[in-house]
Amino acid sequence: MTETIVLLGSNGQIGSELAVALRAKFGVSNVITSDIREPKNLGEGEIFEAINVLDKEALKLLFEKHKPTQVYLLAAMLSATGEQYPLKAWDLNMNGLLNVLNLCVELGIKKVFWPSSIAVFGPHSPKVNTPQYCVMDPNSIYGISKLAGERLCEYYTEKYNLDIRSIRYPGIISWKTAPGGGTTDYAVHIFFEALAKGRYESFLSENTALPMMYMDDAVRATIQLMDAPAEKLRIRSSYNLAGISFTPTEIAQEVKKILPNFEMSYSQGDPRQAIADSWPQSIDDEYAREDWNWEIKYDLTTMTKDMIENLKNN
Ligand code: AKB
Repeated sequence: MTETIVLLGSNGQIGSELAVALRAKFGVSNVITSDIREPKNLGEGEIFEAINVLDKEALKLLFEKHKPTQVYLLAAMLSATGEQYPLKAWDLNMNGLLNVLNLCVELGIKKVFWPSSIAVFGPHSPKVNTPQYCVMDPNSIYGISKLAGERLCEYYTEKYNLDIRSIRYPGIISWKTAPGGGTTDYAVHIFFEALAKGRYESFLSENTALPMMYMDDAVRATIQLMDAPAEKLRIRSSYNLAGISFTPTEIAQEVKKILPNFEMSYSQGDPRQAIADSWPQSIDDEYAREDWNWEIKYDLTTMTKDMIENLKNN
């Protein structure tokens, strides 16, 4: 069967790279990208529709026009920006998801991808090798919206027989599109600043370990999960995905191996520190490994090398 994909939130950090991978897999004309604003450029034959996911009528017209067999909903407000605009974050993250799920039920679109995050965990969740199932008490509005979203995904899968798949992404590191408004963004900024200025002031403290992942692995995981046989998937809320865990000191040491003059300093009192302190330091992803054979490719050293090479060449 030919798949037709609608990717909502395609201008963002993950969306822009997932779009490339989906077009390569399904064909350029079978992937319709969409975001609230036009993208900077559009390749030959690429189809884009400007849509606000909160506009349910416009979303319905988009789905009726393109008749997708799969919808990827990546439009969201991340953790740090969410704390500045909690009600907007809740509105976008929850009502965007509800609009998509309800339209999928109404129009008979079965397969949906929706991203969750390590932000679903909170101060009372185990910090090291955080398991799939444990106490979850997120205290950022982003984390609260993601946890509520996970419950909706499982509910809609069971009640309306949708085939919803989801990953709890760690912080994603990439060089093509900058992340927007997350707590893990320092691990991307460090590379841009290391090359531009030879130094970087981290807004997270030296020993704050967080789970992270290179974009290539994140995109590969997403497609692998979407390709997995439905009967293999035990998790219909969202899968833990471990990635690589490191502290600002550890990533600075890796950058220094390639750029020996690089200097790192640390600021105090950034509000993102409290969010990071409430999140896991590392994740246990045994369900992803068992259910859809997930395996990570990039470690801290290979990721750092690849990031710096690509940023230098581009
Ligand atoms: C953020 O920092 O808000 C995101 C995330 C971990 O979901 N990168």
